[in-house]
Amino acid sequence: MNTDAIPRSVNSWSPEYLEERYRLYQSDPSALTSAEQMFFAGFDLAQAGELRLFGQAVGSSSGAPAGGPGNGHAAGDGPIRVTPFEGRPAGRTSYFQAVVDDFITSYRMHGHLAARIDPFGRERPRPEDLTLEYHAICCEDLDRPVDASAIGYDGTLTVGEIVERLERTYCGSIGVEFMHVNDTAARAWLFERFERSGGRIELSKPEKAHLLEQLIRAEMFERFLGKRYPGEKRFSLEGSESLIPLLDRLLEKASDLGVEEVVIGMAHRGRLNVLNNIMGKTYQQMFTEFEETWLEDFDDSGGDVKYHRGYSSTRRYRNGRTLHLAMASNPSHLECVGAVVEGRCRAKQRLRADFERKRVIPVVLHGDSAIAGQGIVAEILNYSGLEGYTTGGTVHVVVNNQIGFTTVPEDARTSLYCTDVAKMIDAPVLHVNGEDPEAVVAVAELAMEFRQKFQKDIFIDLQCYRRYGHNEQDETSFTQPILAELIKGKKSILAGYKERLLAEGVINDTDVEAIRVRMDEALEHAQQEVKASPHDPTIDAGSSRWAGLTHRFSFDPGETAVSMEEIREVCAALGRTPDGFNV
Ligand SMILES: Cc1ncc(C[n+]2csc(CCOP(=O)(O)OP(=O)(O)O)c2C)c(N)n1
Repeated sequence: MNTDAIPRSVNSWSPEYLEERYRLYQSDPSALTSAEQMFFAGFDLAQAGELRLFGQAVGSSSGAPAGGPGNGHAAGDGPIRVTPFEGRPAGRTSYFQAVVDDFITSYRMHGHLAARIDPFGRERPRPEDLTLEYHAICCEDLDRPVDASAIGYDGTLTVGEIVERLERTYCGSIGVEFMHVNDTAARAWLFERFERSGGRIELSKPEKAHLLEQLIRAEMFERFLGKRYPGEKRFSLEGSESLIPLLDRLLEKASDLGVEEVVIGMAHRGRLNVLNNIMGKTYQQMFTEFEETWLEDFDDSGGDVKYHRGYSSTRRYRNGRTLHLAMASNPSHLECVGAVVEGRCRAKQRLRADFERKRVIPVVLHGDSAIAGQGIVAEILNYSGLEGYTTGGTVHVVVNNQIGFTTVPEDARTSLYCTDVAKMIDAPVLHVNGEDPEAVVAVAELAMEFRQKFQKDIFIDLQCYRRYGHNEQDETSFTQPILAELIKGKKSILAGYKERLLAEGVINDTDVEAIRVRMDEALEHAQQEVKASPHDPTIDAGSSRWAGLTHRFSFDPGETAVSMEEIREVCAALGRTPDGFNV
């Protein structure tokens, strides 16, 4: 190997040879060629995590200004902190260690491309840099112990163990995109948080049982509607039922973290299910809308269809805390409710004097075609960080059923992911396989923690499918026969998770049957009840801030007069010069 001139890529070099030369460099630099000396000097410099720029001391001193180049803030004359790669302790010197760290970086960057996030398990081509060969690591190297602090492990692990951890963390049911997040602290937190848990969440037995129950509720609700009201449009959630545990966990976590109110926006898909299982709109209220036993007395919410109506309620979570939830009504125009939600949330923050924007937060749900296709999404995101418009970060959830009406992703967008617009504002993205409900709740927790900690937008891409047509009158096998065939052979998310919990011994068949019977009875009873006496399906306008307001028109003149005393008080206040203010 001729090292007189250092080639542009050192990947092809033998690591053993390099290590040997490096040891020599450390004991007797003059024994090396000048090109080699320069190469190793540069290596040491990079490993130290410190640089000297333009003759100035540049290091890890705590007096360094926040941010760095490109953050829009002048660095002034102070030292510039050049941050070493997240988690990497400064000063480690082995070449092989650097190779392994490079391998870790590849997983952080491209692990999502090999993650098993497709509910149909379709393989994607594996990126080259996720192979040992690409990094010139050979099989014998797998037993070599290396420092594992770069992946948050205190001590050494063999290369093989590191590979196994990386595969489990980055290429399982969750694929993360964090590398584009320019804010160093946020990026470091995301990696640390994700790697610490290996991307998973440890659920207790009762938590698993709770998750299962939510899937049962989600599935049975849709099936009941499908059976009792065939042909009625409901934009079923079947194939994407994991959305219910996702939202439940997201909101419970929000309440854990001090949130008092959540403003929610979503379109048609799964809306009835969310209204019932998340917002607490009762079976009786829902069925009244299907039964058409509507009474003139009911406020008609503008005469809109049931899958466009808003709702609000206060819900209590298992942690004992309550959260006020407000779902905005939305028009047919997909995605435009996002802007309404942001404005409504900001107004509520003002009303609650929520200056930190941590007590009222927005959650916006999207369809995969709508989020990728509509310009209004980019417009709303562009406003998200502006002082005059920010709401302190939105949690976005995409119900990615991999179809838009009849169009599959290949014919709908150029970008790889439907969420790629998130990168425009540096927002992290968590892709998750909806078939793995425990991974789904793990990303919900992470997303809410991130939002509360960094006050920035974050996206969850829930990869799932749509069991039926766009609505219940459409037939997918006419327009997408291949996809329809894949779906036909698929067991439901509930069935899969139930099998898993049965195998783990968390539940038994009798428990599941008991929940089913209880739900069947509740559904049956509710339907019978509303046939005889309908329930007002609209929000109780007499509660909280809207007390006394009615939509109904009245010819009775309202009381508008103001007392003379009040007028005097207002005029006096208007004419008063504040203390210490010279006119
Ligand atoms: C601005 C706008 N364009 C088009 C439509 C018609 N439309 C309603 S739903 C839909 C498909 C949406 O697909 P996706 O976002 O993937 O949601 P999905 O129904 O698949 O869950 C379309 C094109 C609309 N309602 N609004």
